[in-house]
Amino acid sequence: MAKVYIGLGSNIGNRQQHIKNAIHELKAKGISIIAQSSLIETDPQGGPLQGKYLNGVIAIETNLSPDELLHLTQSIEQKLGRRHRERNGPRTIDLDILLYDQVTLTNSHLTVPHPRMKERDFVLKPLSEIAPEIVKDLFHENH
Ligand code: A4P
Ligand code: MG
Repeated sequence: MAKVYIGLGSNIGNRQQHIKNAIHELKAKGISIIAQSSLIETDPQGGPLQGKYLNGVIAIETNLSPDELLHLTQSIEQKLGRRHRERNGPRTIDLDILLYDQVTLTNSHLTVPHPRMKERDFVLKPLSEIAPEIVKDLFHENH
C-alpha cells in the first residue's frame, strides 16, 4: 500500500460540499482515507481574478500506481463538474497528488512530488496539520 497526500481545492459554488463529494468518490473507489486536515479559506494564488478557495489535504492509502491514481482523480474532477481547464483558473474541485510514498517521478502528465507545493501556504498549512514531520523534511532535504 502506498501512502499518498492529496491536496483539495475549490472556489466555485458550495466549496465544502465539493470537497466532501470528492472524498466520498475516492472512498467509493476503494481508497482508505487515513487523515484529513481542516479546511481553510485562502486567497487565490495566480490565475485570473477569482473567488477565495477552500483548501485541505488528505492522506490516503492505495494500491493504485501514481498514474492510475491521477486517472482516478481526474475522472472525479470531471464527474464533479470541472469543465474549465484554464490554468490556475476557478474550479469546482481540484485534486493534486502532492506526495506518493517517497516516489520522485516526472512524465508527460505527472510530476511527484507536486512541483509547486513548497511555495504554497494553502498546501503547507493543512499538510503540516496532519503530517508536521513531512513538512519539516521538505525544507531540510534540499538545503
Ligand atoms: N499534473 C502534473 N503533476 C500533477 C500532480 N502531482 N497532481 C498535471 C495532479 N496533476 C498533476 O492540472 C494540469 C495538469 O497537471 C494535469 O492535466 C495533470 O496531468 P489541472 O488540475 O488540469 O490544472 P490546474 O490545477 O489549473 O493547473 P496546475 O498547474 O496543476 O495548478 P495547481 O498547481 O493545481 O494550482 N490558490 C489557492 N488559494 N488555492 C488553490 O487551491 N490552486 C491553483 C491551481 C492556483 N491557485 C490556488 C489554488
Ligand atoms: Mg491541479
